[in-house]
Amino acid sequence: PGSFSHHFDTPSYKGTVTIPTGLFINGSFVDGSDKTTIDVLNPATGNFLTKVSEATPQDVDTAVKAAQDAFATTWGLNAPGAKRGELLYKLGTLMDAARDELSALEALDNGKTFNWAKTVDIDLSVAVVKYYAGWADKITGQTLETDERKLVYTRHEPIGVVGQIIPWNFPLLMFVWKIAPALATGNTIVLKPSEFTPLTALRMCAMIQEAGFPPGVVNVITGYGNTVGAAISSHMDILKIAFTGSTIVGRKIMEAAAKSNLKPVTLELGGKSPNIIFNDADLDNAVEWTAFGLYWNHGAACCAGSRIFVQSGIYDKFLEKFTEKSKSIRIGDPFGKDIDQGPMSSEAQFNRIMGYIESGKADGATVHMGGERFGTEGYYINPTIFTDTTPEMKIVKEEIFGPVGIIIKFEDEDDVVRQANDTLYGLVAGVFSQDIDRAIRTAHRVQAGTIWVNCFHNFAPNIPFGGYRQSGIGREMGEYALHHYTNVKAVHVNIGHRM
Ligand code: TXE
Repeated sequence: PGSFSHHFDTPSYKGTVTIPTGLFINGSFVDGSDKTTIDVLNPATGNFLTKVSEATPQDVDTAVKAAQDAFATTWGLNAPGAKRGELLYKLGTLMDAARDELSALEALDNGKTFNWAKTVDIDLSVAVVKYYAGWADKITGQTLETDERKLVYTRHEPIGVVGQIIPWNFPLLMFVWKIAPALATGNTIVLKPSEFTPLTALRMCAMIQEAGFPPGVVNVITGYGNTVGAAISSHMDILKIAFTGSTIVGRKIMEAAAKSNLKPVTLELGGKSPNIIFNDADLDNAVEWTAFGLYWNHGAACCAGSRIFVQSGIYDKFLEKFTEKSKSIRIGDPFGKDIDQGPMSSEAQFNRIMGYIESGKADGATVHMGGERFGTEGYYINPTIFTDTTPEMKIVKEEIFGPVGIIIKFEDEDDVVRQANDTLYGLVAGVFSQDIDRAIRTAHRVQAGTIWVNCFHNFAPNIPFGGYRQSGIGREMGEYALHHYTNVKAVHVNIGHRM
């Protein structure tokens, strides 16, 4: 199998990064069984970057076998929590030392800016790995009271081989959100990164090797969703599956799990999240957070605050300031010094977002700002704001996943709560108000897994994240995520009761 070397000579980063491009199975890099490859493109230019190995369903079988062997010998119940924690912490330390390199690869592959990659994606990724390292020797059951002739206790045992499938919008962050809790609890892994953004995952495989994880504990196979992804979700020996991606594919995964071995499924899917700004909000603060809520990661965030509800008393002022803020966003090369927004991650995403913009125009919404691509090369799109929308428009109901916001005027609290909840999703919501009663009341009435009051996109390794309704099943991060990766066993010991 080959490797990919890229020399960066940019205002943000100078250096050369080299990564392996094979499948990472049983601790080594190997070609796919068909020896075919996937082209990885640079979203800033559309140009070819490298080829990575394309896995096949047969490679999934090989990876599962390696993961089963590791589970039975060097990992699972054979690796004490302290040992698992030590290796995870080592991995976190290696990542820490490679912050710039990881940020550069992420920006190159995904199109997010180097600076955002470094300050959000990489920072949080390192913190998540170290956080779960701390949990590894604290996975405990309970002793339960029954009567004096009986001892009953529970054990939280690792499940075994788990499958994990991740998307392209936060390639490294999603990688660690998935592997860290699974490893802390003693599972072995077969993970598929997105075919669009495999580079940081491959860099991580080299670090997993270097950290000293036994072969087969983590297996990473690059490949397409309808072949490798489908083989993982329907595999009879994969005993749990975790997925982040579109709601459509989430449904397919659940179906495949149900039709094969009923493996438990956790899903982190799309959103169309409301961001509610009341008359009594601190206006400047609300404008700043709302822009971050919408435009962060060029809008390709499942938790983007894309339905922006503004109360009538401050609507005009907010729109004016928010437009000004949106116009100040600097678009360009992700490695440029003062760039806020890079390109969309792929041509497919670019076309999809432009399609939504066209549908908004055709449906009669007003393009208040933007509404067209930026430049002529790469997949850049101007920040776009729609007003005068109606609830049945596609742009109001569906996830756009780009720098496109819908601004909706509302009158009162009951009305906005009803509109905010009028969605199939329920991932996050923002509430801006200086009135603590109103803010908390609204936070409790909006149906979503995360509510940000007077802020947006705040994350921490110990705080759970996940959706209500069609935004998903289960929670990532925090202690909550650990529960998805263990089986609870109750052991009844008779200490004196004679039949
Ligand atoms: O996602 P897919 P796409 C949303 C967002 C975006 C839309 C489409 O709205 O515009 O989805 O993006 C793998 N069995 N989100 O089409 O296909 C695929 O290879 C198993 C929100 O790129 O869901 C990749 O690894 N796996 C989201 C992963 O699924 C399959 C992040 C995600 O890609 C598969 C991404 C199959 N049949 C998109 N088909 C979020 N929650 O953040 C594909 N995959």
